[in-house]
Amino acid sequence: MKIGIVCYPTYGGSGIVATELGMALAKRGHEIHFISYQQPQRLTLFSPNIVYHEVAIEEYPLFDHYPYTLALAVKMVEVAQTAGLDLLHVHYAIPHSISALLANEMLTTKIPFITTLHGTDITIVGSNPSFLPIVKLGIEKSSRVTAVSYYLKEETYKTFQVSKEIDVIYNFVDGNEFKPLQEQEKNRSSPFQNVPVIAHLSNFRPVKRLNDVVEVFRKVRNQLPVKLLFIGDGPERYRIEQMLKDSQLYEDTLFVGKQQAIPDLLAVADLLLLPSETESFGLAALEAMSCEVPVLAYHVGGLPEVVDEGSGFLLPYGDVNGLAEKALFLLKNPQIRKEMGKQARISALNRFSMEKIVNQYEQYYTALFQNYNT
Ligand code: GMT
Repeated sequence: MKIGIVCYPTYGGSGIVATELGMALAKRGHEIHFISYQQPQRLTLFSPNIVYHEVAIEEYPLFDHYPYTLALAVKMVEVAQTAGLDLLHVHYAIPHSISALLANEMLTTKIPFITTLHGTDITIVGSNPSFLPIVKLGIEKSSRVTAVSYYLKEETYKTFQVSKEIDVIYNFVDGNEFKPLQEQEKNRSSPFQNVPVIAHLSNFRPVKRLNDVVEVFRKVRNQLPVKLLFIGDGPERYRIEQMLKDSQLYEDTLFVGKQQAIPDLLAVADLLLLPSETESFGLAALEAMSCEVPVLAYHVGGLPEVVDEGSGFLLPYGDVNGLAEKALFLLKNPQIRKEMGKQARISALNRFSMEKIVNQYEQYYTALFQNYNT
């Protein structure tokens, strides 16, 4: 099939899932056209089946804010016509579903479009009154809608009161990329030799509750030597760095920023700490599990659908003491931690392997394409 994939190209879960999906589909012989304002971060594969189309953002003195939604819609039309797309798959409702809707209005030969809801497009940004009616329209007018968890599906119904069928297709992980390191190799690769490492991976937004990361770390470090590895970047980063400096914890931390080598960084960790206020899915948790790294998080959003019993601990929301206790328990009992890590990988790959979920998407596309054209 010829599939147009629209996503945010930056360091966020939705862009990662969209890009990994496109690359996996290209390997299966589909022709994939990525459409975005910048090359997606994870788009590293060279394949004759992959084409990237840039939506040019041009300066014009009249605009304080460039109308990207419109430029994207026009680019979708150009790509659909020249490449002969069979369908469009847009990731993140805002504004991608609206651009797809506009594109279809312009196209003489209509094509179906799927909107995948990822989380903040529903729970934070989309539910804001300034967006809610238009996100609702985008959902209702999409040919098909998927959500990355049952939690997100229910949230969408609650927030938008839509009657549209929403199908759940979970996110996935490539177990060949996200894999554990042998103990010796782990020690060799770790930036902190022979000291346990707690990792945090996110886009450093307030929803990730970085204060809780620092607080848990402080409590654990009071009792044993431990290091904190921050992977990613975002608006909260420098405030948190300062907070760590002020509380004399900074020397035991490392901020590596946005990196391509996420699997290698996660694989040197002993635990992943993800105390988010909400996560519709928690891709970082799944990637850690695949590297045999147990996850410590709150029992919120879609995380209970990902981090099952035996793959980590989910504590009541805000229970920083509980998170610290569980971290100490696992770090003081390396054998239990290792067993939990192994269980986490098995569970991750049984339920969310790339193979399994890409099959689901492929079947979903085929069914939609056939129904649309009969
Ligand atoms: O975590 C973010 O704020 C980024 C956001 C995105 O769309 O890039 O992530 C959301 O989508 C991911 C991929 O489906 C999910 O794994 C994240 O849980 C979700 N984030 C939130 O719900 C906060």
